[in-house]
Amino acid sequence: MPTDDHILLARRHLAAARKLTILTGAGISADSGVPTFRGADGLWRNFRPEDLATPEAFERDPRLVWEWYNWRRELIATKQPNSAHHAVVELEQRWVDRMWLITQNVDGLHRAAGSQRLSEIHGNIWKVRCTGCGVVSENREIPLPPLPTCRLCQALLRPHIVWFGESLWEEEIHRCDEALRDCDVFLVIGTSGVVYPAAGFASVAKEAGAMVIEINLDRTPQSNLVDLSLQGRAKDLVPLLLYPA
Ligand code: BV8
Ligand code: ZN
Repeated sequence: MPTDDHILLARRHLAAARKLTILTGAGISADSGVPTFRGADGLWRNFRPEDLATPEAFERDPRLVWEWYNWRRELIATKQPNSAHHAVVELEQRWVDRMWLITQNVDGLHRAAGSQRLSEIHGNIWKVRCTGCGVVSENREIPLPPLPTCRLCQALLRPHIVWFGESLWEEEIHRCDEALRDCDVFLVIGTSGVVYPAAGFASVAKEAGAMVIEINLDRTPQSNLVDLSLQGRAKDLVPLLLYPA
């Protein structure tokens, strides 16, 4: 647990921040029981990323990839946002249009908690996209058929998620870039900082003059770069930032 004066210092920088940008990763959902990708209980531990979260894997064996996503949809459907998600909503209610949330998470828990000003840069596990006509729709069927097809054109559906080797959506990248270059505080919560381009966001914000604060169970490759590293569980630490400096 970080020292009280570290928490106080974080509160002080937050209180003075004209604009606040937040980046979250799987660690913020870990406290809701959603397995992370690279942790001890890691989701990836059972599956190697290059085996499943790539367009090549989907091309080769769409049934296997859908089996994995169906398993994750079933698991995530039973999870609720935790106090860290709710604290992020509270920050949004205070900073309103001076705050932006960037999440790498596809679990939809930020939206479920009430976050509205956010970019889901890796997509959302509750959305599907047609490989034929490209239509994106929300679909909460559990489980989806082994090879779900589009109601409009009968082509195969895929998760509306950014896989490794796929580019992020232009408009999201543009929105993130704006939020990174124009914030006074960049708060990074629960990410291992290994997946690009999100792993490069802390240095973009820092170069633009932001104070970077990291909340994580462990140290990460970003820890040397950040101004303040608060080690502990997101569900315990993020709510502490809500109190007055
Ligand atoms: C792209 C969707 C252009 C699947 C995901 C530059 C250099 C090197 C490589 C690249 C590069 N640019 C592009 C690449 C390739 C690749 C990449 O970065 N590879 C890495 C592995 C080296 N990037 C891409 O392909 C990206 N596309 O850049 O387009 C392009 C195009 C073609 C060719 C080149 C470039 C696309 C990246 C998106 C991939 N999709 N997910 C799915 O989710 O089903 S990534 C996957 O990792 C998840 O989305 C996840 O969000 C993301 C990051 O993981 P984390 O969220 O950080 O989770 P992790 O488990 O790793 O860590 C959890 C952390 O929480 C830990 O630090 C832990 O300590 C902490 N924690 C745990 N519990 C708690 C906690 N903290 C606080 N409280 C707790 N309780
Ligand atoms: Zn279609």
